Amino acid sequence: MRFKTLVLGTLFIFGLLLTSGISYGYERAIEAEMADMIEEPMIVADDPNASGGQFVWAEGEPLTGGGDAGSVTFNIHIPEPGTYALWGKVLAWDGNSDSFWVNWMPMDSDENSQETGNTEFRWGVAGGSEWHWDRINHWLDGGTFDREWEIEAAGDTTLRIGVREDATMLDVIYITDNLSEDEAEVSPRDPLPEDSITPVEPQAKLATTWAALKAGR
Ligand SMILES: [Ca+2]
Ligand SMILES: [Ca+2]
Repeated sequence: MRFKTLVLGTLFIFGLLLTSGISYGYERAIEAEMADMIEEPMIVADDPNASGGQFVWAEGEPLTGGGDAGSVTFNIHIPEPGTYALWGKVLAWDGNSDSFWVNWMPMDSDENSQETGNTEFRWGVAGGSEWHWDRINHWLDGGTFDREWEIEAAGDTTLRIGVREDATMLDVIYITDNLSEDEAEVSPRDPLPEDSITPVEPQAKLATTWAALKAGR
């Protein structure tokens, strides 16, 4: 009996480890309007249907074209090495408002894509007049392919999303190490409160706080 319990217990623990190994990947969502730097004519605008009630864009009317000025920049701490994909929650009215430039450093070159026009960093945004998710791709002259970034060491990264065509709208950026191209499988999502907590040794910090509380400080 004891042996059986031990075997079952061991199997159960292995099962837990397997399950957690599969379901724990790194993922994080960031409101576009919470960018660390917003360069005009990219601006924050209100929309009750957007996550957080706001989004960013270079303001414009449908079919007006224009662009290649302004950007949003995010400082993103990546806690573990891996291969990552990005999804954007976007809205794109028409063929003149459906692209951005995307450079994620240090993996990408820090060139000004608005000047170089390097198609490696050109994101052809999926059209649609309701907010929807689109995996960030590069729209090369020979075709459009989903992008992935290999991050070799944990640390700080810089994601810059530049205006290519006015009026392309960005609500949320979703970072994941799930490289599936299937939206249902990846389930990109809006930000949750825990997304804004910087993962810097939380246990050590909590221990310090509790010790201080105990000492009545
Ligand atoms: Ca276009
Ligand atoms: Ca938003």
